[in-house]
Amino acid sequence: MTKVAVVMGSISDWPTMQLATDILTDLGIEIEKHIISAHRMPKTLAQFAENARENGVSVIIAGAGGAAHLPGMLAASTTLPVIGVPIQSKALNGLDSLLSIVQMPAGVPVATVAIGTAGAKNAAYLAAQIIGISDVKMAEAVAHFREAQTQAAIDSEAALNE
Ligand code: RP5
Repeated sequence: MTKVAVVMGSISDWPTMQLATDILTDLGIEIEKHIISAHRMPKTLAQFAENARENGVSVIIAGAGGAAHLPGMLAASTTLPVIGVPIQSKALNGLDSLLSIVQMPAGVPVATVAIGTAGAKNAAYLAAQIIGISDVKMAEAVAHFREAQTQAAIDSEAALNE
């Protein structure tokens, strides 16, 4: 069974990253959760990333804020896909996190999503879509979610005009 690892730089990132784990769980994806600070736990970071594939992880979602080096440093130590979630920081509203995560040098990609809650949710859906490349059931689960989302939008217009 394939797994998604959800990694965050601090417990303070959890309220945002929980939105990703909730969606992954709803989609039936096995997850593992870690707090690994790029700056406070650099050795743990390298160890985790180097062993992730043989530990059954297929996608890594990494959320960090401020000087958000966690996703990039994970990507530097593995060829698994890494999705970076810029946490909405207090000082600069997450623009610092976004730029720290998205501006990777060529050759070490991080798939960077939006700042904050939308980003955390999209990280989970993107991970599911990556898994869905080789897992028909997961592709169907994502398609089902999309249909429900479309229907909810249609229903919201109907409610507006009631
Ligand atoms: C980053 O620094 C974390 O990802 C977090 O978003 C930010 C602040 O961390 P704390 O000081 O709240 O632990 O490493």
